[in-house]
Amino acid sequence: MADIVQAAKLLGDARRVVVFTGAGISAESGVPTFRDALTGLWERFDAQSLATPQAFQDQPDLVWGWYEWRRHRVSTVSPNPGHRAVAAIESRVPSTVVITQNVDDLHERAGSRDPVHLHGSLFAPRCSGCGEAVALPPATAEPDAGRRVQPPACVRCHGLVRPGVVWFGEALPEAALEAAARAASACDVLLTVGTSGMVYPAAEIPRIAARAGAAVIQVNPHATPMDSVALVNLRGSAGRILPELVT
Ligand code: BV8
Ligand code: ZN
Repeated sequence: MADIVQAAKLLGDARRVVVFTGAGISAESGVPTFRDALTGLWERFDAQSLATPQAFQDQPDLVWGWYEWRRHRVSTVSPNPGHRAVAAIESRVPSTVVITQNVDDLHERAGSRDPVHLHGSLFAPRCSGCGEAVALPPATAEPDAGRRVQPPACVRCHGLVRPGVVWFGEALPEAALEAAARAASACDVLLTVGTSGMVYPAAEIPRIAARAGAAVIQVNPHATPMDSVALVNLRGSAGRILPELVT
């Protein structure tokens, strides 16, 4: 119990806060994380092999079908108390910067003003040829697991439309990474929630904050490589712990 009191005090006293999130914060909304049901539902493939430019080049319909399934899933779920607690932190400390690795829109729907999406978004598809942003109709009814869906063609250059996410082997958006590193190096407290801390360079963000002297608080039901970086490790789910941090 002492840890949560210490974490709430650190957060309450902080003037400059960064919240860094991963798939775990959306788990209680029903969005599977990378390392469990998501691949379970697509047990034939692991996310890491599908989330690559090569996979899209080789099997655009399989990759596009996977992302349409995920876009549909996100559109059918709601933000959970964890997302809402993050928005409450922003209301209390308006300079708070929310940095997410997630490609869902649950932070925005919970009221977060302008989260930094390090790995893009399911809702920002673009042409793989000319880069043109593409407006999509709402995702089709949930395809059965593994249904192949042909990606649409760009009206301008007839290139294949691709998901607006950062795949493994692709560079992160420079502006997003710079904004995230700048915020992490200048904050008093960095709250890292629901990430296994295994994917780089995003996983550097909490380390940048710790090196700059910030207090890192981790919320995760399991141990992660961030344990050694965190000043306070709160073992538990985001939906239960975060609201306790902001009361
Ligand atoms: C790049 C979008 C170079 C797509 C994703 C060193 C330096 C730089 C790169 C590398 C490096 N070493 C290796 C690399 C390559 C690679 C990498 O990091 N590989 C890993 C596997 C070792 N990195 C890259 O390829 C990156 N690009 O470096 O480019 C470059 C430079 C210039 C020019 C060209 C190239 C790009 C990486 C981005 C990949 N895209 N997502 C999509 O979504 O489909 S990554 C994806 O997985 C997520 O976005 C996230 O970032 C990552 C990890 O997922 P998590 O969010 O942590 O989720 P996970 O399932 O792992 O864990 C969930 C956690 O939640 C668990 O800890 C669990 O305990 C917890 N949890 C569960 N329930 C709850 C909970 N917590 C709280 N409450 C709950 N209820
Ligand atoms: Zn195009």
